[in-house]
Amino acid sequence: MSQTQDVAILVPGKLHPHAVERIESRFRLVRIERADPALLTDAMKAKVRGIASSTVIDAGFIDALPKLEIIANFGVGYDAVDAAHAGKKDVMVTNTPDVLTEEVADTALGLLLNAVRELARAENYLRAGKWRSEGPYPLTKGSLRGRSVGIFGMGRIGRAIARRIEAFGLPVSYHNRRPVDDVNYAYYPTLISLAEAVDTLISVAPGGGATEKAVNAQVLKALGPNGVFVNIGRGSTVDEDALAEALANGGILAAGLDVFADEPNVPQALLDCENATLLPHVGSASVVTRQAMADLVVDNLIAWFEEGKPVTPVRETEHVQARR
Ligand code: 8YV
Repeated sequence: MSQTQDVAILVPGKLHPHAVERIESRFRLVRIERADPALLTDAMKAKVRGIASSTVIDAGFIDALPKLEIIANFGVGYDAVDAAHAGKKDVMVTNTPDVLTEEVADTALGLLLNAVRELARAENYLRAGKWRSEGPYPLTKGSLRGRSVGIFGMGRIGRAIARRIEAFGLPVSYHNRRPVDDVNYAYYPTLISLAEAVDTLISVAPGGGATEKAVNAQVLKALGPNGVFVNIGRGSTVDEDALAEALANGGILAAGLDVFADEPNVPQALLDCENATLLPHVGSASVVTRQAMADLVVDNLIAWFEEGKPVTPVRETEHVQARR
């Protein structure tokens, strides 16, 4: 029997089935419907040492589990987990970087191309029989040619997007909390200065207080009437009302959005915009990539309980030591 067989791992809400299967084979799996302290029995409170989740884990839930050592988050973005609080309580938090980088970057380019060249709308035109009845699809106002691309968030995914943009023959610049050493793209110390310098903005920024509604009316205005905005990061980073208004009134040309502030609810004002390409948060959603993310969630749990060191700890909890 493996040494982890007695360790209770709690899965609140839905989790990728491959992760659930692997947890069940290595640990004692405990499931509840959602991450609500009211659903925790005394036995769970006494036993649970790990959480695997893709849902909100707040400070109250962390505090309700006194034996908790690790929260393994499914996803590279971990804004749903109160990692700062976890760090204070000596609870490790892990995420799933790297394994989804190229997939998410591919999706970002798909969104950009679709927003600019109206591919989905052109396909709908064909399927509606209009090619035959009305002739060729109207020429698109937008083109990728001649664009200048700004990337908001130059982490792993930002770099993978930048490499692709370079291959498309377009100049890249970026805004990030601080300049990154190993890229040669022009750095702008503020988002507004980046938006003033480019006509195409791709946001890969993480969620959380520091980026809340960072893409606001002023930033969109700076992009200008030929502006294109793509968001593959988090919906919370955008003022969605301002974005819908800019799209409706010609403030910018088009947008491609994979993420929204209140998923799965998409504001009606955005649904009303024909110049917005809207996807249901599918950036990493291929079978192969989600399987790799599920594996990394469980590999983190195994590494923590067997070796006392997780594979991919998040910055806020890097200091946390195994309790033995
Ligand atoms: C997933 C994501 O859709 O990794 C992330 O941060 O947003 C996506 O890959 C999400 O984590 C699934 O819960």
